[in-house]
This record gives sequence, C-alpha cells and structure tokens, in this order.
Amino acid sequence: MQLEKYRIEEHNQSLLAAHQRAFAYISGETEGVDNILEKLAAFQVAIPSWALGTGGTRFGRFPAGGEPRNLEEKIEDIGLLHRLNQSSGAISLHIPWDIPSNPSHIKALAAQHGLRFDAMNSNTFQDQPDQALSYKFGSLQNVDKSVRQQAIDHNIEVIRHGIELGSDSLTVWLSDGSCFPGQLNFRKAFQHTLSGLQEIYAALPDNWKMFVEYKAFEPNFYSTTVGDWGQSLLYASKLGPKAYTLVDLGHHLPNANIEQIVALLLMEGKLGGFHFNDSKYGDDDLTVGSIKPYQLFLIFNELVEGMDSRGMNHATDLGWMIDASHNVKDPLEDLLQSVEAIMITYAQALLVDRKKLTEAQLNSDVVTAQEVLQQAFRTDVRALVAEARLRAGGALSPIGMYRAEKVRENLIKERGLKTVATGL
Ligand code: LRH
Ligand code: MN
Ligand code: MN
Repeated sequence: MQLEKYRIEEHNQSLLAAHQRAFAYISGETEGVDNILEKLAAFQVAIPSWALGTGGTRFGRFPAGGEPRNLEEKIEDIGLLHRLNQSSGAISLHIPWDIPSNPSHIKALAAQHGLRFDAMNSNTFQDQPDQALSYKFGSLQNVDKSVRQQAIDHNIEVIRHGIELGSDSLTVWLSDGSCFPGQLNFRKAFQHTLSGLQEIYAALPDNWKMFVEYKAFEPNFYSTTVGDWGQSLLYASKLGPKAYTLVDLGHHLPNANIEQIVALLLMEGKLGGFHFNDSKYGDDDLTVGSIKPYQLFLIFNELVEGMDSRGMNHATDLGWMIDASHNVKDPLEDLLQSVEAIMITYAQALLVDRKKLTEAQLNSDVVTAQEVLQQAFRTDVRALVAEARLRAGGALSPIGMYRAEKVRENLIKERGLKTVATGL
C-alpha cells in the first residue's frame, strides 16, 4: 500500500488553516520555537517488529486482518507509519521471530522506506521447534553448561544478523529466574548469567552497545535473575563500557519512581535506552501515555535535564524504542498513538523553564518547583509536534489520514483477512 506525496499534501491542505491558528498561538507563547522544532524533527522512535499484529495476551488473539506475513511486509508497515508521522524511522528486530534471510535485500528495503535498524533482540525465553536443549529452567543462568552455551551462541548469532543490517546494539532480556523458593541458588544464577553475558559482550563489535533489560516478574513469579535496575546496573558495570541498562516502563514493581531511576542511571553514564509503553498493573504493554501521562512527562523531564547536563545528543545517544502490543486496537493506529504520545511528552519536557526550576530547588520553594513542571505538562504542544511533522513532509493528522485512506481495508485486500504476524 502506497501513500503518495500528493495525497499527504491534500490531506494537510484540508487541515492547514486550523493548524496555523493553533501553531501561531503556541509559538507566540514559547521561546526558541525553531530550536524545539529541530529537536522534534530529529527525534526518531524505533518500532518493534513484534508489535505489528494484534497480540499482547496469552488468552487469545483477535486479528483484524491484513497483518504483515513476513519481515518485508513489516518493514512496509513501519514505512507507512514513518511516512505519516516522520518520527518512526527505525525498526527493532526480534530473532528468531524475524530472521532476515536475505539481509542485503532487507537492508535495502528498509533504506527505501527511510528506516534504520535499531537494537536487535535475542530470544532465549521460548523454545524453538528446531532447538536442541530447553530453556524451561532458564538460559544463561541454567545449571547445565550446554544450555548456557546454546543461549550464548544464539546471542552471538543475533549480533551477526545485526552487523549485516547495520544495527549497532543488542538488547538482552532474559526471563531467567525461579517460580518457587529454593529452586535457585541466587548467587550461582547471577554468576552464570554474568559469565554468559561476558562471552556475548566479547563478541560485540567495537562500535556496538549491549542493553541489559530488567524486569521485576513474569514469567517467573518468585525471582528474576535480572530483576531490577540495581541488578542490571551491576551486570552492566561488571561487563564494561559498552554495556548499559535498558528501562522498559512496564517492568517495575507498582509505584516505582522510574524518573528517579532514570536520573541516576544517566548520572552514572549507564542508561542505554528505553522500551516505551504504559501500564496500570504490571507489564501491560499498553499504548504509551494512555494511563500515566504525567509519569511519562516526569521521566522525559529527567531525560532532557540529565542528557543536557552531560552534553548528550537527545536523538542519537540513547535507544528509543516502543515495546507495546495488545489486542483491541488496530496495531498501526496504536503505534501512531504511541509515537505521538512520546513526541508530545518530549516537547513538553523541552518547555520546562530549567532556570526557574533550579532557582526554586535552591530556595527549597516546593510550590514554584511544582508550578514550573506543571506549567509545561499542562501546555498543549500538539501544534508544535504537528508543525515539526508538517515541515518534515508528514501528515498533520496521521490517524486521520490513515483512516481516510482506508489503510487497513487496503492491507486486508492485499494480504487477506486471516493473516497473523509473528510476535508476542
Ligand atoms: C519482556 C519484553 C522484552 C522482550 C519483549 C517481547 O517482557 O519487554 O523486551 O524482548 O517483551
Ligand atoms: Mn521490553
Ligand atoms: Mn515487557
């Protein structure tokens, strides 16, 4: 399915007058608008290859049709999102859900759509049909050396796929842990895991990063061997300068102060990247910004402040990825909503009056500090995000255009009603 440039222009024309009114208002109220627009245009969020179909629950899937049948079609879908919002210029692959059997063709196809390959994800949390040994009792933590070796070899193979595609990072998420007290020796599980990660780390090219993703629970419900940011940071520190912690917003115990975690990881130079999603209960993988938008804002506020204080480039120095997928929305519309939520929140964080906030902090003026943050959070920045998108050639209303162009209906015509994408 193609979205011609002239169709986007026609769509934009129909919304232009209203947009210009809103943009004129916000630019009149905001200092340094051009600088903000440049930052917004540079900011790209990677789309996970496993979120292009309906999923996200083990209790049933209700595919709406037209789901991508292979990696090529997934790239086409992400290309479509990027054409609409100009902010989804990257893809994050999960191996073996999406094996690039012809890497140079896949790389060229992605480039045609303006996409690059973000972090590669390994999978040692499921058994594959052709796999010799089972991960039932963990992968890198396993008491059996040959299982550990199999998991190490898989990760090294994922790095190889990534090299062929021009990726430069590996995300390792392990479901390793235990379901019952006594099942594991925690110290030995940690040490096995560390030595496995060390072997994988040794196989990283010089310019690569390794992201160690933590998660409090699920599928293990008593202990997880990379269970929180402290443990992830411990592994990353022991591994070396190419290893970082990855924060998935859904992987914390309830009410964790994620913004504080982010601030300290940044301070230590050990924050590697993000899996954005939202949740009410656990690892719900809901649309970004759908449940706790203020928390997301407070996280972005720390990101902007922390990255600026270290002279980091917002767009390129961390891995920005979505990790959300679920059952009741059209997955492409859902991803458009997630990217929009990220852009809006990033724009709001850019608006925070840093000087005033620092002054308030130095005077222990708690009320002003809160006012400064909420002033930015309560600002309607949608016209700023839309203007950045317009200047980059995207659609003023990505979801509006997606619906008007009947994208899903066309995908169903092309691919059929019964297709099911690989993924969660
Ligand atoms: C684990 C996780 C991890 C996996 C993805 C499919 O819950 O967040 O990032 O790779 O889901
Ligand atoms: Mn994740
Ligand atoms: Mn998760």
